[in-house]
Amino acid sequence: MSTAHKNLSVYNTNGLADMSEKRIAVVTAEWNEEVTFALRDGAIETIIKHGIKEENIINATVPGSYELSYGAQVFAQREDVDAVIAIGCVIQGETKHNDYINNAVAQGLTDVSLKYNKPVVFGVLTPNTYQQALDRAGGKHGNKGDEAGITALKMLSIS
Ligand code: DLZ
Repeated sequence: MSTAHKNLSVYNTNGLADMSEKRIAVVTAEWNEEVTFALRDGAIETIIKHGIKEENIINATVPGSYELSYGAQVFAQREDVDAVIAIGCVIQGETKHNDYINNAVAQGLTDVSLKYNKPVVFGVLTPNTYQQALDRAGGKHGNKGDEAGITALKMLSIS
């Protein structure tokens, strides 16, 4: 199902474990910050709503989505971090730059997750237009940050 047919802020909470002792790092790209900061805020609100303590959230930024893999690795390698949420927004441009960034960050985040055996969530929007990004950052299709937040908690619940 495409996100045009799904509200990203509607989710179920089946099987969520106790989150009171879990620590999550949220790493956010500054490119397209109107979008990414809205995604980050959604992710943080969602994880707090479902049991993560505010003091157990680490908030960090990186310049662009390409840097998310390294940013995620910095936190995934820490013993006191249980999961990482990576937040970004790569908008299609006139060149293939977006393809290179998207492929690199998708592979990079997967590699970090498997290397450190911890959930690393792909909270990266990859829209064709800025309006499509806004629609998924608290607009008519909900907030992908909410989806990223609940995904982290679900992955922690099976770990
Ligand atoms: C260079 C670039 C471009 C063109 N577009 C985006 C984008 O849409 N979203 C994003 O998060 N970052 C973009 N960047 C920046 C790269 O991710 C990276 O920060 C720079 O290439 C420096 O490594």
